[in-house]
Amino acid sequence: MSPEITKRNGKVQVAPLRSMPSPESFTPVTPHLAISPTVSVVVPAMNEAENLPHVFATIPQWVDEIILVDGNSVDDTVEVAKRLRPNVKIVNQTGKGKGDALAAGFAACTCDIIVMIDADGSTDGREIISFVGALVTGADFVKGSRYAAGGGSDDLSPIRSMGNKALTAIVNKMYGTHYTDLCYGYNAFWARHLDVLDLDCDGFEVETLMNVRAAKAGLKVHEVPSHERTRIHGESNLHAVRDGFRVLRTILQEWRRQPTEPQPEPTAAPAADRGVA
Ligand SMILES: Nc1nc2c(ncn2[C@@H]2O[C@H](COP(=O)(O)OP(=O)(O)OP(=O)(O)O)[C@@H](O)[C@H]2O)c(=O)[nH]1
Ligand SMILES: [Mg+2]
Repeated sequence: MSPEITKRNGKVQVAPLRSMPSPESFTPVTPHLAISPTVSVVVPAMNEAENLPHVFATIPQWVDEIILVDGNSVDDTVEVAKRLRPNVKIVNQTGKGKGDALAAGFAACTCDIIVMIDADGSTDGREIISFVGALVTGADFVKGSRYAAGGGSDDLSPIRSMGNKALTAIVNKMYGTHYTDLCYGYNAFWARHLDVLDLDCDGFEVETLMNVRAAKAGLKVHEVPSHERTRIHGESNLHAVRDGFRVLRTILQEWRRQPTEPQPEPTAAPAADRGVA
């Protein structure tokens, strides 16, 4: 296979090409799409036994790995998860909060792509395909958005929606982003960008932290529309005012932090881009 030759500042640059994956290593995802990267799904769960059957039923069979991070549940969350998917990986959270749970779950992932969804039935696993589709077609980090055309929410109260919009506007102003939804728990990214995200927070500010760090590191961030449903059973763990202030503090603190350099993308170009028949 010939290397890719480009010119930068008048100098010829020769980038060695990785060989294309063999046809057998592609996973059929839809009748029109097969992908070679592997996909992990991370599900933070605290007392979600009643909701897991609904959530797991929506996770496509082509997903390679499901990681459930149990937040010391006092119900049958872990048993139900194992019954539904005997090969589910269980991570027992040692710290507290959703941010801590996601960090532990991401650290246990072994696949190329990581998708995070909630365990309360509000996020629909059938949308994973749009996140993966955006990643394999060029994005580094993909955010679900309830405000993008085609998205929506059955769950956002007027106060939460107002707070989210105000916080989104602050982030857009400070970090030059064009986000439409800041505080939403459905996101996906290439695992090689875990160092950029470098999660070090405990609570519901975790999505904001990820979105801000992705932007500061210059990652290509795409939004895909997502429809949020109401939690099926149980109580929300989020407190709008307390967690809103935690999000605001995170936005302000990140202003002073040096961004981490992202890992370069592997150098294989699709056959069509190289003019190969
Ligand atoms: N492992 C773990 N999971 C958590 C923790 N806190 C929340 N979660 C999970 O994170 C997901 C989102 O939490 P929710 O309580 O639904 O909060 P939310 O979705 O922001 O709020 P609602 O819109 O009211 O549902 C759910 O799957 C929870 O079970 C925690 O401390 N540990
Ligand atoms: Mg929820």
